[in-house]
Amino acid sequence: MRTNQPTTIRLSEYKVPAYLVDTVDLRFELFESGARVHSTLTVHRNPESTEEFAPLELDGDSLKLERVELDGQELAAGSDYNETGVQLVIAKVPARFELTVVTWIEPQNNTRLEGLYKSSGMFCTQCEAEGFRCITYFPDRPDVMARYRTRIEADKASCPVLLSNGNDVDRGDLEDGRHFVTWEDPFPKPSYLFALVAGDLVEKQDTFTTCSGRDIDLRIFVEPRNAAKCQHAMDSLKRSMRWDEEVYGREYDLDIFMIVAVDDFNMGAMENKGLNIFNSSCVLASQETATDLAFQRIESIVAHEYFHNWSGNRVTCRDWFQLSLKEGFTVFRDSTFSADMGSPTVKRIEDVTLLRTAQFAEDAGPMAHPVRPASYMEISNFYTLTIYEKGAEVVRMIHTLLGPDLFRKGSDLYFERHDGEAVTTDDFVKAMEDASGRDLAQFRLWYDQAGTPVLTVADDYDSERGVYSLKIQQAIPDTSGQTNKKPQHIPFALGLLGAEGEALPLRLGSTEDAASAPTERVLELTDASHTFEFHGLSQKPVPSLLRHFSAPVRLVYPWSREQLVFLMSHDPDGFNRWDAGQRLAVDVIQSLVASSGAGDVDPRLVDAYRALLADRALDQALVAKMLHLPSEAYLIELADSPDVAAIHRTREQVLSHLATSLRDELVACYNRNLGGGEYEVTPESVARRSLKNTALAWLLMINDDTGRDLALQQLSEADNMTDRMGALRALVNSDYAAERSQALADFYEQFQSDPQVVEQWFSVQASSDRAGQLPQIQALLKHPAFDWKNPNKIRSVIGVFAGQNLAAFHNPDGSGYSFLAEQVCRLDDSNPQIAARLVAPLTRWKKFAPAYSALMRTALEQIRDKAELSADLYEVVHKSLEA
Ligand code: 0A1
Ligand code: ZN
Repeated sequence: MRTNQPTTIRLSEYKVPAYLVDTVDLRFELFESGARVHSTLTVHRNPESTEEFAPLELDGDSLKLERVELDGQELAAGSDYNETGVQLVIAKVPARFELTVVTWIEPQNNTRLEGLYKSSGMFCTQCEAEGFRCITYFPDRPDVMARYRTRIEADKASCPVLLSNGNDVDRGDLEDGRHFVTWEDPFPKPSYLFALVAGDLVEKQDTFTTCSGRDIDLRIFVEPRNAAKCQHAMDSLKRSMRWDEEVYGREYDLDIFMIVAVDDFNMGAMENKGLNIFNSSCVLASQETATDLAFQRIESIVAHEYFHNWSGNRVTCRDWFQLSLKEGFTVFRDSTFSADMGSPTVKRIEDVTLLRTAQFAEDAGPMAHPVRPASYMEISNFYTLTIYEKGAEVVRMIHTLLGPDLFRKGSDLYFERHDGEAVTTDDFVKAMEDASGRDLAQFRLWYDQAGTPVLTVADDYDSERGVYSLKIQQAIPDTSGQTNKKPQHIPFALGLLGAEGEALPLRLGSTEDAASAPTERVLELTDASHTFEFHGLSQKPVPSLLRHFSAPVRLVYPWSREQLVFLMSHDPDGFNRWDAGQRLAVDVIQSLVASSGAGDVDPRLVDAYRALLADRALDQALVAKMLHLPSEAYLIELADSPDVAAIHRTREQVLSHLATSLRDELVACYNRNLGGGEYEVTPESVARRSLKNTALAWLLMINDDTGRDLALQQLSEADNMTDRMGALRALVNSDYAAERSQALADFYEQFQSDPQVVEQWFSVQASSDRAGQLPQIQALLKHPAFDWKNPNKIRSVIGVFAGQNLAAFHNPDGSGYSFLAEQVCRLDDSNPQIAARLVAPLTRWKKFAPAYSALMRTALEQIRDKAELSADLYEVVHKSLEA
């Protein structure tokens, strides 16, 4: 860890590697006291490098170097090589050579969870982005791709299972109760995809027959107590494999595909070649212990990691500025997959909710960066919503502009052209251009310009000419280091509705035929301002704009509340129906906030929700989504100088008003959605449980005794975690204090042995303004189940408190802020990646009113002044203070 300023790495300074590695031969000797790593590399000078006499520079971090040999000759420290603390430098090397490096590392003391570490007694690795350098000295950059052979030696009793990438080619017993297994990966890969696992695991086994008829061995490895929780992940994996063949023509390449679940993991999961490593919470599920949300999340993460085998592994990133090349594309792929497996409209609503709430906030904050950043200090800080979610939106827009067939032609060309290579986002766009014949030069600005474009739409109707015109202007706000941005190429999907809700033909010229004109069009915006005229309209239509959220932009159009109510019940685009409902609710809440709660809740909102509760014809999955009021986080994101307490109060006031007015409808909705037979995770049954649990939550908002009784009954009788959690959450957020404590205690008693359920139990309290005030949060940190070394526990208490319990976190006395600063400082010493992620809520300090922002700033300064700040935290804290 450093106290001085970390260096800034710039895309403009990219240089090809001076040396390339052909093969990597690794031998791991694993012991309780540490691990010895023998690494033999065959290296040659890169003919494309202009630096003919460049020294060999290998990256290393926290390594104890034991021996260096070049072509069989031991080298001497000081004269032959130097260790700088972050590199091993050998000044003179031949054009081709073999290098052996022996290092000693201590996985059992590795709390950063980067490189080789231990989780519940099992050895495991995390090498993306720069973890391989914590294992051995190596040119740890993704454009150095090599073939790996890995021999693992360990105690046979404590580590019966020894895994690495590729195929298992040799195994045997050694002296002293030890054994070994050797793995060989035939595909060249960057070091970040290396993986190793050693432990006492059981496996669930299955097979998949590929489109060309090859049988692939599928295995999920877990700790013995989790053996019964792998079926859903296995089914998800098989569906993903089939989908990638059918939709992208991508077949799996190795003979075996493995997944391992580990409890201590910084992120969700990792796509290591042939050996994906997962956070337990993203792979283990049973009806008894996982919610519907968890089931859906597992399916999409299993798919995501599997899809990386092509978008990320076979074709990888040239450098870390290109991270979105693999992440944006792969998120786009997994989200299309989830849409195909369930309800496309609901999936789109979920993705857009995340984007508008969290990515837009990131894009408006001090850490805003383009999808392809120009510089970074610590790459771990760039695994962001912008790289992942906005990156996926950028790929989605290419899909919209090209259409599905040309997009597929483009992806085929991309995979064929670049298989086995490390490439750039430009190479991706070029393949799309070459396959489609479309010019995407201006579109490329999406990769380079940060900030969320704002589209302002004004309309006019000329009754004499029968022409409706739309003027669309775009502007992109300044972000740190970027001003005066150029207009971007934006696909803008829309429709127009007549008075009865009929979809009107969109005739862009007076000569266009009404019969053949489409009722939905994708307009292409390229200039700062465009005006489009729609002909042949006998009345002023209601516009349905930015359908399916065709671009990641903020849309400003002055819809009246009547128009929004109309769109909520008539728009043929399900996404825009939902969006109209959100806009109506936002408008109602915002005006109540502005009047300090004085005035009534607009009866049109109540009527609209009443109609929704009664609508049995509409897809119930969509109804379930439409009944969710915009979140506090979204309302805060939309506001300038948000008054968090007022937003929280007003939102609760609106919820209570809705619940009081619709009480009987809610009870009826609850009863109608009871039962439903065997538990299954289909869009219909998920919607049924969601409707039921929303009704329950609303009833408990108004301290309805019937609601309370239903919740208690549901809690004791439920046969699945979704219903149990729904009831528990409703009780926890109610004023029934005695029932709340009892329910929480009983729940813990019942599920304390299951870490994933205990995480949910922590979250439900940490997110609640009733159960998650600061003293209660402090108590949770002292709870025996809390573990400072486990990222999931940290996230489920501290992360959820600061990110979801917003009124408590933004307590006007600043206690929430200084609490977070204190925990972040504490965590920085053990796990800098987690510390730097947790600090995010404080970085938005400039958005808030002066009294709040001053206190937030003070908390950030408190972190800045900590001795021995990690590079991770340094970058986030300094950038947000200096912005
Ligand atoms: N590539 C993984 C995410 C991941 C990134 C970094 C990690 O450690 C710092 C771990 C996982 C994915 O996209 O799923
Ligand atoms: Zn990914």
